[in-house]
Amino acid sequence: MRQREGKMGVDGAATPRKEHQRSAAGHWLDAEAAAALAFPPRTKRPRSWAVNVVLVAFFMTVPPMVFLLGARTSAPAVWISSLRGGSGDGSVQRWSAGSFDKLLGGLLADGFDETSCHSRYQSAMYRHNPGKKPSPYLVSKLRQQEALQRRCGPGTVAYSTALEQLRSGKSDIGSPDCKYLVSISYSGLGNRILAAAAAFMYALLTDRVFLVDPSNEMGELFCEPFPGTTWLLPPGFPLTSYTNFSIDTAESYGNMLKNKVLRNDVVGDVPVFAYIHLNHDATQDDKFFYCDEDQRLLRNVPWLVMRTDNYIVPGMLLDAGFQEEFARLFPEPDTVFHHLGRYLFHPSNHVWGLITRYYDAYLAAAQRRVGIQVRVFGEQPDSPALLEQITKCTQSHGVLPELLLSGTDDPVMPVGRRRHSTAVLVTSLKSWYSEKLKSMYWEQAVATGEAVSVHQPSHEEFQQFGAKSHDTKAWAEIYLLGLTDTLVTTAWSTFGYVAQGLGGLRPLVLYRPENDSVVPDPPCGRDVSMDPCFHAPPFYDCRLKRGADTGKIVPRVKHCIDMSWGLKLVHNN
Ligand SMILES: Nc1nc2c(ncn2[C@@H]2O[C@H](COP(=O)(O)OP(=O)(O)O)[C@@H](O)[C@H]2O)c(=O)[nH]1
Ligand SMILES: [Mg+2]
Repeated sequence: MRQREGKMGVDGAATPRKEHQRSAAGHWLDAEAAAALAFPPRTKRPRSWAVNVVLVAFFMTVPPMVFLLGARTSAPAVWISSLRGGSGDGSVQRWSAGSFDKLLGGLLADGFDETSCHSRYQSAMYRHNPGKKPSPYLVSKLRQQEALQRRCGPGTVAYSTALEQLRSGKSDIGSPDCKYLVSISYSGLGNRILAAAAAFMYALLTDRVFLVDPSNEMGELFCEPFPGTTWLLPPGFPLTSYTNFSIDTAESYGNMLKNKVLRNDVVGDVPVFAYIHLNHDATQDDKFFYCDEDQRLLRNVPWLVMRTDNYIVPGMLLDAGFQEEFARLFPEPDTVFHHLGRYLFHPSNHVWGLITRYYDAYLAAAQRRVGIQVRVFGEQPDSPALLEQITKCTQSHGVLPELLLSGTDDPVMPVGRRRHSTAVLVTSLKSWYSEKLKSMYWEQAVATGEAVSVHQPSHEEFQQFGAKSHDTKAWAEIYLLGLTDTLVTTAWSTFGYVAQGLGGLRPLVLYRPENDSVVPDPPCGRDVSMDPCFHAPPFYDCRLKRGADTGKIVPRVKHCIDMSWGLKLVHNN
C-alpha cells in the first residue's frame, strides 16, 4: 500500500498527521518544522515554564574505476591508476587497495561477511573526503555496545527473560544488565534516519540494547550494523500495539508524569516499560525527558519504547548527567551524526548498486563534484525565484562558474589541454530545476572555460509513503549527495541533513524565502556545523525549572542557521 504526500502515511501509524502543512505565511512546511512552529505545547505542568521561544577544489583526474575480479566478495575494489591531487595544484597520489581505510578509523567492526553488505567496507573508496576520525573512546564504546547487543539481543536467554518480564509487568525479574530501547522512527526517510541515530546515541549513553522497529522499510534499506546479532525487533513483541503509541498513550513518560502515575522527585517502584514520545508534537511533559532528574528515574525502567521523527541529540546534551560521557565520546561535538550515521546506516546491496552505478557513470570521472538538494513539494509550482536563488548562491560562493553573456565565445584553451570538469548532482522531486541548469551551462559559455554537466537520478514528483522503490531511490540520492565535494542543501530538510552528516560536509544552506516569489538576500549561508538541526527542542531550563532559551545553556548547543528556534551541536573552535 502506498500513499502520496499530504495524506496520512501508513508509516505514520496511529499518529494521524499531515506530512506537510501550510504555515501562516502559506509556505509548505515539513512536518516536524511545522510542528515546531506550533509551540507552546498543549499541557502545562506545575513547574512553571514560561516559554521564551527564540524566534523565530580540488584538481583531480579519475580514470574509470575498475574493480578487480573477485573484489566484491573479498578485498576492497581497487582504483587502478586513479590519480588524485589537492586543490588544483596538480599534485597526484596513486591509490591502491591498501590506501582505503575500510573501517573508517575503527568506527566499523572488522570481520563482517562482505557479500551480505557490499557498502559496509566499500564506502571508503567512494569518499574523497575521508571524514573525521572517531575518538578511541567512541571506538571502544561501540565495541562494548556490540558485545551488549550480542549478549542481550534477540535469540539470547537474557532477551527471553526480558520479554517474560515485560509480559508479566514486573520490573524486578529480568537480567539487571540488559535494558532495552526500542526505536520507532517514521515519516520521511531523512527523519527516520536522524531519529534512529539519535535513539542509538541515547542507547549508548544509557547502556541499553538498541532495537529498531522493522516497519517503514527500516529492515530493508540498511544492512545490520552489529556483528553476530540483529538490530531489528523480532515479531511477537508483547506490546502488540506499540506501533500505534502516540501522544495520548497512557504509558508515555509525559502522561505518567502529568497523571502522577510516576514522580521524578520521590524514589519508588518503576514500571516495566515506558513509552517515550518525542515526536514533533511532544508536550513539555514529554520533554522532561531532557532533564537530569527524569533521566535518573528512567534509568531503572527495563524497557523503553521511543517514537520520534526528530534529531533529538542536542536536547540530550542539555542534560548535565550526559555531558561528561558525551565529551569523552565526541571531543568534536559536531561529529555525532557523522560518526553514528556512518556506523549504523550501510545501504543494502540493492541500494548500493543504485549508488555505485550512478556514481561510476556520472560523477567519478569529473574533477569536482557538486551536490545541490532542491527540496520541493508536489503541489509547489516550478519556481523561477528558487532557480534564481540556486544560481545566485552557487555563483556568488564560487561553487558553480558564472555564465558569460549569451553569444560570448568560450575562452581560448591552450592546445592539448582538456577542460576542467565539474559534475553537478541535483536531487529533487521535480526535474525542472536541473533541466534549467543543464540548459544554462550548455547554451552559455563560462569564464573559467570549465565543462559543467548536470545530472539528476530521479524525479518522483510526489513524496510517497510505504513505497519501497521510492524509498530506495531517496536513500541512494541522499547517499550520493554525501559523496560530493561541495554541497548545497535546502533549509529545514532532514534529507539534506543526512547527506551533509554522512559526507562530513558543512553545506551552503538555501535560506527559506519569506515569500515564494522573492529571492532571499543573501540567498544562502554556510552552515555552522555538519551536525543536523533538532527541529522541536525543549524551551526549558531543567536546573532553574523555568522556561529558557535552550540555545544559550550549553556552549556546544546553539541555534541553527536555517531554523532559528532549532538546536544543533557546534564545535566551538
Ligand atoms: N528520490 C528523492 N526523493 C525525495 C527528494 N526530496 C524528497 N523526496 C521524498 O520525500 C521525502 C522527504 O522526507 P525527508 O527525507 O524526511 O526530508 P524532509 O521532509 O525534507 O525533511 C524523502 O524521504 C523522499 O521520499 C529527492 O530529491 N529525491
Ligand atoms: Mg521529512
